[in-house]
Amino acid sequence: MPTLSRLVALSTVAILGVAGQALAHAQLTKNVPADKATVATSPAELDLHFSEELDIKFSGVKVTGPDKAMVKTGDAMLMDEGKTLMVPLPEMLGPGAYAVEWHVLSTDGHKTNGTYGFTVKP
Ligand SMILES: [Cu+2]
Repeated sequence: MPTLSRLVALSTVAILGVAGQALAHAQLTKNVPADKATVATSPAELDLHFSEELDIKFSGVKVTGPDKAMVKTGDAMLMDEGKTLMVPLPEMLGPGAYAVEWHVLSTDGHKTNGTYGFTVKP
């Protein structure tokens, strides 16, 4: 027969277990260009490094430039044992502010998303 304190302890473990899984979702750990970075030349690609392995079919980015114009991106590829999403930028980026909206599905079946931005120097 479990005591009340034992039940409390067990449910605490259960809650911590769920929180631990939440932390295990793919988090963006590093990106190039970095968030709020100013780059002198147009980057040839975007690199997004994640904490978990990704499923390429459900992972991608949307890039918008000055005046919210869509930026053409090449086919995204996975590198670094599936943890890095590499997105080619086939066209030169003109000076201005760019926003990168990313969404990924990690191989544990969880989705995460976020936004960051960088600036190409005039
Ligand atoms: Cu997860």
